[in-house]
Amino acid sequence: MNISKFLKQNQTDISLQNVVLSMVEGVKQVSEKIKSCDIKVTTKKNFSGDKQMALDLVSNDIFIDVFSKNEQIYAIASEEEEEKRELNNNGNYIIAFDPLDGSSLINTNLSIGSIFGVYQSKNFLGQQGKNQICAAYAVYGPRTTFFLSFGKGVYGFNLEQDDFILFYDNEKIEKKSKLFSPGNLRAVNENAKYKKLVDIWMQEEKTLRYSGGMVPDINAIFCKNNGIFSYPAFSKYPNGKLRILYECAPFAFLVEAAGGLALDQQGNRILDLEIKELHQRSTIFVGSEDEVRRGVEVL
Ligand code: FBP
Repeated sequence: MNISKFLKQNQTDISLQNVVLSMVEGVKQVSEKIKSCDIKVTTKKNFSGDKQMALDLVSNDIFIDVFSKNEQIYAIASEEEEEKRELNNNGNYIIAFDPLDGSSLINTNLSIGSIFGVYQSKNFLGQQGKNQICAAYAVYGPRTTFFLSFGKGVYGFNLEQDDFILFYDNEKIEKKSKLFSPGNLRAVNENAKYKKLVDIWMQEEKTLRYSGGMVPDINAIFCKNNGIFSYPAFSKYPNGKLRILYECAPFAFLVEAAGGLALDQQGNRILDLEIKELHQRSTIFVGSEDEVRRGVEVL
């Protein structure tokens, strides 16, 4: 089944169907650009001081262009930009997105991705991730895939020629985990509890699956139906590195829709965290429920 047919069968709100089709159009264009685009670092830095790759900027422009053409989209907030942008006065939806997550992996040719969280609102500030009505992500790897949820169930599509075809049909994330994906492993030098947790995972002979990109690492959890991805605090990132609005909340929404769980290091549900600043960061433990609970307990 292709994505248009899937949306007709699974989403009664036609304007929300069109919002998803806009994302999909942007994903196709980014997927094409990756094959030929300049993979160098630009001389530009974003307002957080991160070096921007040419592909970060191209991907950002692609999504802004497709979202601007959709009258249903009132505003967007991009991880690459400091402020939100208002696009269409009459729109009912706002989209927070990371146009290209995993920039540091671009020149290594490892998988990278895009992440989206959609709210039916005019404001990002004051939101909680649980208010999202849809979240999605794309993986640009040997294949381009697109995973989507409206809150119940998660569905994955493969880009085949010019269309996205359903291949992951509402499978679940099991409570127990055989895989582990320990982000920010440097934190074991400062945090003996994180070291203890990683030691437990190794003693239990879990399988390490870590690429350095949140998108492919969490995607593996959906594709294998189990796993944990962690990104705890560290002196350089006292509140964690990953952004709530652009990274943590969309993945928390998707993972919980598949029966998993997402907590921060203090044990708060990521979907309950209030967005007070667009670029607010959080720690995250996400994936198989039992493993996430144990991770936070050990920390
Ligand atoms: P960017 O927003 O700069 O792309 O960083 C996000 C990210 O690449 C995540 O995908 C990944 O989990 C994390 O940073 C890895 O960061 P580090 O290697 O610094 O621990």
